[in-house]
Amino acid sequence: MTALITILSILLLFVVLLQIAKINEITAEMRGQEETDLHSADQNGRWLLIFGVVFIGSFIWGSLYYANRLLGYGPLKAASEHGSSIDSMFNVTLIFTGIVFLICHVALFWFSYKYRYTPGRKALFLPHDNRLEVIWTALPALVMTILVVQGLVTWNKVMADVTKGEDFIEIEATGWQFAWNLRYPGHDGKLGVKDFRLIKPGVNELGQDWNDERNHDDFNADELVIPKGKKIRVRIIARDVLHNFYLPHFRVKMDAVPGIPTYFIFTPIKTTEEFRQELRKYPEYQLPSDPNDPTSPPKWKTFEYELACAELCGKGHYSMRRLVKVVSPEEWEIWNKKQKSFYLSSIRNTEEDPLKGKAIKAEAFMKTEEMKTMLQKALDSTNTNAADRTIRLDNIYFELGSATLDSVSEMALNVLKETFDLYPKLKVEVSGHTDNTGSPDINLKLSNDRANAIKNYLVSKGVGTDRIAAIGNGSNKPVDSNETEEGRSKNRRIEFKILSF
Ligand SMILES: [Cu+2]
Repeated sequence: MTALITILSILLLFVVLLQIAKINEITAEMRGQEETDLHSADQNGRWLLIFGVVFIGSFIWGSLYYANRLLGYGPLKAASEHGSSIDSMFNVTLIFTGIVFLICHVALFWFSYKYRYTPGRKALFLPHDNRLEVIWTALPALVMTILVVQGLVTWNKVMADVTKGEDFIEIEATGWQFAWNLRYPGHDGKLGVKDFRLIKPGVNELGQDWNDERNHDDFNADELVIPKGKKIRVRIIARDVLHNFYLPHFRVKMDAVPGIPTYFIFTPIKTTEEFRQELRKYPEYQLPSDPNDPTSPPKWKTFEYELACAELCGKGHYSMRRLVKVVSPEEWEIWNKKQKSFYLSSIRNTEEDPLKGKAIKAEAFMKTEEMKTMLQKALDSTNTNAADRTIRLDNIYFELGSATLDSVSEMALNVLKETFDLYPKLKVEVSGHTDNTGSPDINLKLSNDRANAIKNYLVSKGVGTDRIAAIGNGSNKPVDSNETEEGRSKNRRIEFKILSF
């Protein structure tokens, strides 16, 4: 229906124009050609002048009216350290081009009016003028030089890579149709290596090499969470077509190219909450966030920074939007610690794990963090739960079938040593347990040797020998059935029991 009305209106307009042309023709015949030309030139001149005034006026009005919606103005000031230098570069370009735009358009419309057809007036014939040629070649060249030099200076400043020893957080963003994978380095602060030949859809999307221990604590996040005031280096790459890593509020924009890693470094200077408080001052952000629901929270309250793909990479392009959250460094540390390593939660000890059954640092680190919490609970004098006084030491590893400590165990042993220092009256019992496979005598001896290996290590670090009782229980004290592999693995254990503190 709307289409039909539109077509009919266009047709009608066409007919009206045709009629006006006819009327003009008829009046021309009546008045004589000369007078009509004069009249029409006069009309054209006046209308051009009116159009010019309206056009330039609405250009200025529009710029002012919409200024608060443009990046760099009003509430949308840059939220990163380098952002303001990019904004000022755009402003300098805008000033120069704005001046030229205004001069050209004022002259264009004024001259159309002033030099409209007047009988007997002749145009000045100017075939060539060296001085003019020099002026309009030199002036733009000078302006271009200023713009290009300023651009280069800004570019070199913004794109300077991190220097050795500098404190920064490196994050990797991999784009594909249609998602971003955001990889964080985990507690070691280092991203592990990748090999495209290791990519396995649904299992190893990035092709991370699990033999590289830097990969063991890397984790993926659905949102880009970054701390305020800390330098962020984003490694940017694509897996299929061109994408573009764009954080508009931070003035960060870089192509994600398949096969060629790019990067961008920026420092966020406003947390999400601080940015919201700035938006709050503007009336347009006081409006309800949902236009259909007047009771919904105001726009400033629901504001989020965002990551977008700024490349038209396919029809699902829009779905590459991700939220970006800037938090305080303390909040970020807590968040970072809480994230689960992809390798430990999805790959560890599966068929995909080349290190199946071997002691690895990232796992020992994770379990040691858990042990710290358990120790805190066990040494809490208000805690009356007796079961909490016994801790399973899954983070102490021995070489297969022997009582030789694996070097990875040091992390946990050092925490235990510090606990003995912190609680000078602490006395414990360390007991070794095995499953029921193999000879009971050998099991008893192995469990005893392992408990003693732990005791000897701690004694060698200065813990009094009378503070640790080491016992081997063999398979005498199972905690689960020895019929299943799961049960047996629960039975093979070292227990750390707090006797007094
Ligand atoms: Cu894309």
